[in-house]
Amino acid sequence: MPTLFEIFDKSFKRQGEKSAILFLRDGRLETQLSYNQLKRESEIFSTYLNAKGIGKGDRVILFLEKSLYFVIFHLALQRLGTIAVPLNPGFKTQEMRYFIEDSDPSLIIADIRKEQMIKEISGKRETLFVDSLAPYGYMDRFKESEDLSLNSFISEDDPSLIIYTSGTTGQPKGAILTHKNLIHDLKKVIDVWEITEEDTLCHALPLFHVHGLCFALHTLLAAGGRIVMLDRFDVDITLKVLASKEPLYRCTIFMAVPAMYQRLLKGMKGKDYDFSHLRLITSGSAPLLPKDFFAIKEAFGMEVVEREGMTETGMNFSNPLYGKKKPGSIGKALPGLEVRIVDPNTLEDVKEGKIGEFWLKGPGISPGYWKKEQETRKAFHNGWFRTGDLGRVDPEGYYFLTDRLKHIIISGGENISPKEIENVINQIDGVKECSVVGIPDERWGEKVVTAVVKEGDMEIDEDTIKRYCKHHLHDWKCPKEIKFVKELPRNTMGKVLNDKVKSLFL
Ligand code: MLC
Repeated sequence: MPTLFEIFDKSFKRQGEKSAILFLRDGRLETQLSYNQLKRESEIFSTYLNAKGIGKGDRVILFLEKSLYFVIFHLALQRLGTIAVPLNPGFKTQEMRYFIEDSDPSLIIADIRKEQMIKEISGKRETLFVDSLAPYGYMDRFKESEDLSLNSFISEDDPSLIIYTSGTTGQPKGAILTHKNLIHDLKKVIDVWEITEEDTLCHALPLFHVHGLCFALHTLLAAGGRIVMLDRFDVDITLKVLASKEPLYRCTIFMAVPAMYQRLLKGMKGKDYDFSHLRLITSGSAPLLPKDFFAIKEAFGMEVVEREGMTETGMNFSNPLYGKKKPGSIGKALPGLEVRIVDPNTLEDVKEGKIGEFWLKGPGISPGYWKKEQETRKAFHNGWFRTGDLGRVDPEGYYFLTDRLKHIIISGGENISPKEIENVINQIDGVKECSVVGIPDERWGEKVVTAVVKEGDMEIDEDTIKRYCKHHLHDWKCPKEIKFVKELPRNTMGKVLNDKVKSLFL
C-alpha cells in the first residue's frame, strides 16, 4: 500500500501545472500554488527537516494559523514519515504546555506571534517560527545545498497524524491516525461523493481537525481537484466565493458544520444567490436539525448531504449523494465499515430498530490514543471501537444519533470536555466547586454553561470567572452563562446530576 504522500505525489505528477490551491485572505487571492509547486515546496522543506535529523516517527507540532505554510509543512512531514500534530492556534499557555508534554515533539513549528509563549514552555526543544498570517513565502530559504535522499521506509501502519480530541476525563487524547487509516478514509470519501479532478472545493474550515484536513484537503488533493481556501470562515466572503461563476473560483463542493450553515442562512436573508454550479454541499461534525436541513434546501436550492465522523475513525456515515437524504439521519454506513448497535450494559447487540451504542470496526479506525494505553483499552472491546454515541438504524439502513453516553459538549462543531473546564474553574479562589454542561443553543447547537458554588462567603463574580477562563482556555471553551447555586444537584451516591444542572439554565 502506498503512503499518504505517495497518494498525493500521484496527483502532483498527473496534474502538474494545474492550480491546486488558491489561498484567499479577506476574500482576495493572495497566493496560488500549482500541483508542481506543492511538490517542490514540500520536497524542499522535508529535505531541510531531514538534514536537521528529523525523520520517521518523530512528532512535529503545527501551531499555525490557517495558511499555505500549514499545508506545505504537513505535506513535507508526510513525505518524511514524521507524525504531524496539528493544534488549534487559539490554544492558551496551559493548554499548550499539556500538548507539548504529551506529544513530546522533536520540533514545534509555530506562528511568530506565539514565540514568547512557546519559548517559555518548550524547554530545550527545537522551534521554528514563521509568520503564518503573511503571504506565503516560498521555501527557497530552507533549500539545502545538496539534495539528501530520504530513505526511511514508511509502512501503512506507521502513524501519520496525531489529532487531539476532547476526552471525558478532562485531558485531551491524541488519536493516532496511520497512513492506512487516512488513505482508506480519503478513498471512501472520494468514492461515495464521486470527487474528481473536475471538482473545486470551497474550504472554509479550520485545518487542524479531521474535517478540514482529511475529509476536505486530503480528498481534494488526492482526487486532483482544486481548492479555494479561505483564511477563515466569514459569512459574506464565503457567500461571495460560493456564488462566484469565474472559472477559477467556480466551486462545486462545500463542506461545513451546522453552525456555519446557520450563519450563512442568516446572511442570505433577503438576497438572491445562484448556486446552481454547486453539486455537493455537506454537513458534519455536529447534528443538523431537520428544520435546518429544510432551510438549507430552500436557500441553496439543493439538499445538504449530512454525514458523520469522528477524529478516531474518519468519516463513518453519509446520506447518499443521489438517493434519498433523510433529515435528522447521518445516513448509511460507508464502505468497509462494520457497525454494531450494542446495549452498553449487557454488551449484547440490541434488537433491530432499538437504541444502543454504536460500535465500529474498519480500516479507517485509529489504533489508539498516543501514550494512553488505559484510555485505548477502554475505547475498544474485542477490536470494536466504542463510539460513546447512542443511536438506532431504520429498516432502510439509515442511522440516527439520539444521545451520547460520554459527557462531552459539541459546540459549533468543536468537541469540548466539561471536565477540562471544571478543572480550570475549580482553581479560582472563591470557587468551591462547579459543574459544566452543554445546553441547546440556536447559534452553536450546544453551548457551554456552568453552575458554580461559592466557597463560604467569599466574593466572586461572573466576570472574574469568565476572565480566568479566557486566560487559561481557548475562547470557545469558556462558559457563555454562569449561575451561582448554593449546592450542586446530586444523587444519593453524591454524583452530580447533569440533567438537573442543565435544567437550571433552561
Ligand atoms: C467561536 N466561538 C465559539 C465557537 N467558535 N463559541 C462556541 N463554540 C464554537 N465552536 C465564539 C468565540 O469564542 C467568540 O466569542 C465568538 O464566537 C466569535 O469568534 P470567532 O472566532 O469570530 O468565531 P468564528 O470564526 O465565527 O467561528 C465559528 C465557527 C468555528 C463555527 C466557524 O467554531 C468553527 O470553525 N467550527 C468548526 C469546527 C470544526 O471544524 N470541527 C470539526 C471537528 S472534526 P467571544 O465571546 O470569545 O468573543 C469532527 C469529526 C467530523 O468533529 O466528523 O467532522
